[in-house]
Amino acid sequence: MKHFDAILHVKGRSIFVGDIPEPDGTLHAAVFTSPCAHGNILSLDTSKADSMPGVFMIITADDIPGENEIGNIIMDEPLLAAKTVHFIGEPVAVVLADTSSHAYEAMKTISIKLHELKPVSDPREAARLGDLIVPPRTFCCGNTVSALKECAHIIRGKAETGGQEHLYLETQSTLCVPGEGNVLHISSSTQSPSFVQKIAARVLDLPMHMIQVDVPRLGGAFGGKEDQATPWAVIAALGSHLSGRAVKLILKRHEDLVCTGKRHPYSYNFTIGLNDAGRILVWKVDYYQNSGAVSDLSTAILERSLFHSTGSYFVPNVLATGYCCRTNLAPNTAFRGFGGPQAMFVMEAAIHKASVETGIPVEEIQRTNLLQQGDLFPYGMKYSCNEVRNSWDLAGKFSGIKESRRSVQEFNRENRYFKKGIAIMPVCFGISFTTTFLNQASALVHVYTDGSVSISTGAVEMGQGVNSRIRQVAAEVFSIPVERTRVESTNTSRTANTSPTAASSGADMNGNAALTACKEIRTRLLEVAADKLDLEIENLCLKDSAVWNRQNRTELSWDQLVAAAYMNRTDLSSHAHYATPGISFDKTTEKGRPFAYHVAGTAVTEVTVDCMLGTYKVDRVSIVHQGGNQLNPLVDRGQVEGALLQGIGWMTMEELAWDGETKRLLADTLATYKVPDINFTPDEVNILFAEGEKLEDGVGLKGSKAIGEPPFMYGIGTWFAILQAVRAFNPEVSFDYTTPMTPERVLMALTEGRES
Ligand code: LUZ
Ligand code: MOS
Repeated sequence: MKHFDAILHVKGRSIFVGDIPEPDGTLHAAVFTSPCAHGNILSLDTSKADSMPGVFMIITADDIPGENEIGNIIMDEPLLAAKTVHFIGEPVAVVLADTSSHAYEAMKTISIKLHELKPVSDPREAARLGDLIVPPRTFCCGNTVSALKECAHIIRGKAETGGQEHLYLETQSTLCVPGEGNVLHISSSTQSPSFVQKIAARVLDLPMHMIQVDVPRLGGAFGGKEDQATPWAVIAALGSHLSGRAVKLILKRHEDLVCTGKRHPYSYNFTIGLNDAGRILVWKVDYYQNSGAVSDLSTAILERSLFHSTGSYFVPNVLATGYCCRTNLAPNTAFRGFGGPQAMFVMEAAIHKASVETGIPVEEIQRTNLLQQGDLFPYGMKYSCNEVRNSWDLAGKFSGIKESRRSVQEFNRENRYFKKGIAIMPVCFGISFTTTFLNQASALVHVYTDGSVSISTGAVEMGQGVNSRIRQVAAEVFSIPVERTRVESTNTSRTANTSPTAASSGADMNGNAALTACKEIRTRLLEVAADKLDLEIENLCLKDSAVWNRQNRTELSWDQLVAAAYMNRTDLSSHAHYATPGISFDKTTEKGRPFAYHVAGTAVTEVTVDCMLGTYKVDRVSIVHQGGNQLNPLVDRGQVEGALLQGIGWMTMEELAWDGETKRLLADTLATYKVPDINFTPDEVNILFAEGEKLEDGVGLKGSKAIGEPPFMYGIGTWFAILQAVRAFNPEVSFDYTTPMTPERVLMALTEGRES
């Protein structure tokens, strides 16, 4: 089992948007973006740029033939700013020139006059000013008011989680090539080809069938290309439409960092109430989401936070309220976990604080309250299995936690300047788009006359291995070597009305659609075989590239069968649609069954802190991941390891900072935004995949569970392990629950309240 793109990647032969040969006369785009976080546009001067060498055309909002609106959930996002600007990096004008450097040189001569307005970057301030994208939203169950009266311990607090840059290797990229008539072929690095198609049609005032979007593969996405590939793709499409030429737009890294949104920073208030036995009776939480300047996916992300408000725990009385706060930062967006990690962090923070104040060990509070089969989530769905508890118990054994605890204590007794910490992080993550209608996918499968197979689905390959899984599934149905299958680029003319490849559900949904299409063709082929061999169809099957009659191989090979079917005028193509069964949600009552299932697991993290420097090292992470029946163990391992490291990065070193006055992003280069590298990778990552819950047929893909996002949240344990080490050095620390835990913050915590 392998990732079938690996060899192409290693040899540098994989084709990304930037590798597609440019047609003759291709124009290169450079986008002039707002230098100011908030202001009214008084005038825009592009006259100098017009006369610069190589410049073909300059485009502003006035040139848009259709609607200047690229919003998807809420219509509040212009493609090009016309009257006001709301964040630094907001597109205002586009230069098309013969070369990229000519386009950039000209773009730099554009000037804008603004009446500057006061920018806001703090979500609580935005909420005070009443600047919410939608009214606050509340999930509740039980009665928090009366339950609080029964609590032996009531703990209140605040927390903050920072944002996170996606740092996909491939920046936002588009090549748009005009075809016959007004047709446009857009190659885009998007997770959502159909969104790009729909929005380009709206902006250009064209029917959707005039726009074809093709995605070869992405060099990483992590949610950053779910919505935010769209503006750049549509800008290129607009350029092609107006100029009649091919237009290429590939963001430079600095532009990508400045102009595109990130994981949402959140600010929280919480109240947790426990009884004497450490049972959590009450959980009250407010989420102040820093949505950025436009809505983008913020409301859906807040919704996922609300769904994950109790983390991996059962709480009978819950009141969770979320605020989408509009600020003057680049629009924050989807990022692996989609609001789930934020909700889980604050829950863990509250449990930690409760432990400090009550003296009950953290892991005792955690263990006491873990979800059990049949427990009701605040949104009315029942937890269907015992994977959370099972993974917790198994992780304890798997990591040797008793032994680790002893050795951590011993180490901390013996060492004055180095301290170790250990933390357990249980994860429970709901699978399905919370927007129910998005839970659909389709596939188109062709068997060619030589027996080779071509598969198109709505899934976008972004390195996560979705194409490998789909090929395996198809090869299994036909019982042919996987090399005889191929997954085509994702293309809106072959697969229409696709949902984004997101919510960890790309393989589940598109794989099931491909499975259905392949089975349909198999049925037709077996009919042909029965006829040709004069045997009962019920006794026939495909095995080892041949037709088998019960336990016997017949003389009819796969190749011969396909050729015979063609000569017999049998349809060798099939289209199939998949809709995730059994899900629904009522937004008026905020109750329903939004998820097809949950994915659970537990991580045990051990760290060492250098108490003189504030630096730290992750020694070991042991994970029990309940992934169902694994289709491709290597791809799964890659996803868990990658997600873990990305989660650790979010919790530790990845720090976004903005200038206090101008709200300019300070972490706008790879020198100022640090992500975990090979040296920071934990010395040891041990992963045990455990099967657990059996899903119904057609839920998950052939008994496997979604893998993309859930392991991200294992990284949260690192924050709490570091905190424990810090407390071993400085028990007086009154650490506020703020992420990321940078070495600076650690150093300040180590020395807090100490004179020398
Ligand atoms: N995207 C989306 C997502 O549109 N809806 C979701 O529920 C979701 N969840 C995770 C990641 N992306
Ligand atoms: Mo996503 S956060 O695009 O699954």
